[in-house]
Amino acid sequence: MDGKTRSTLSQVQGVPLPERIVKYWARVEKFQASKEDVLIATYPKAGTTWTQEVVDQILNEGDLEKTKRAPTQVRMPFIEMTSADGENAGITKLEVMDPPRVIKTHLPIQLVPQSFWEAGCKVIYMARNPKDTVVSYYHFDRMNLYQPEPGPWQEYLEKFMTCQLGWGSWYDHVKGYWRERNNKAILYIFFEDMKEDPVREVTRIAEFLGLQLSKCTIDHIVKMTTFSAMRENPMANYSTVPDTIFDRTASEFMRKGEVGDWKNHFSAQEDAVFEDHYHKLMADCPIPIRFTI
Ligand code: PPS
Repeated sequence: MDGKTRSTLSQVQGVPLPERIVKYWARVEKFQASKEDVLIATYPKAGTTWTQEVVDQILNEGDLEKTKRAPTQVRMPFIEMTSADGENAGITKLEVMDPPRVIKTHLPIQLVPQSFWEAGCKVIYMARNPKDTVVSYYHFDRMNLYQPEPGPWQEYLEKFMTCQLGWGSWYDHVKGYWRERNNKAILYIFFEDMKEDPVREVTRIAEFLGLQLSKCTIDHIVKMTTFSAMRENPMANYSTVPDTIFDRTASEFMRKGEVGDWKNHFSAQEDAVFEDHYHKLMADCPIPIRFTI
């Protein structure tokens, strides 16, 4: 890899984002959401794809013919993502889709296009503990040749803690949606809860979307959205992304899908420093984040 396609970061309202997203930001900002649209919001690597698959399965009542109609990124476009020339963009895909659309974003709450709030759209926010998130992000940046070069792990962890990675501060991200969850139509869920009790969490998501599904349908959806089922599903595992973008010799998109893999990456010293920093930054907003289940 000669590094030519790897992006540099620029900023929108102080939030670091890939340069090409910043370049076409005006299109994102003025996007018109419809009331029936559903927004899935996450910090990168928090379980976005998993939540997307669960939501699409719920809306299609577990009908695989429907959920296997196209890859994740076509079924549920990534609103702010765009190619360097602006041609292949989440916005372009969304403009030719009829509502209700299921839309992915990693934007912090203050950058979500205003029309989502004006229309009263439902928002599902998934948070994942920051240690597993940064490990997942690190491996993703090793394999995604559109992302900035990750560099060595120790430096990467430092960048995460000082909020220099794409989409900025994990801390502000999880806090921003948490603080608004009772003022707006936001369902706030956790990766760890979904892993621990997927039947309970899928049921909560279905009810939030206004659907009462039978136990049999919920069980079927849970079965079809396990890590192993999604890893084998070409419409849910990003295998359609070419090797020129995802260098699968470096890592995999569907890598491990576990809670606690951070223990294989953090040294004892890194963990102590991280814990101290985490408690300081989260003291003003205690969110029940779990690092193990
Ligand atoms: S992205 O690129 O930001 O949209 O990535 P995202 O989908 O948010 O996160 C990818 C991580 O989620 C894991 N994953 C899952 N875990 C458990 N169950 C299911 N079904 C599932 N699907 C995806 C994926 O493996 C990445 O985590 P890591 O820890 O890297 O394995």
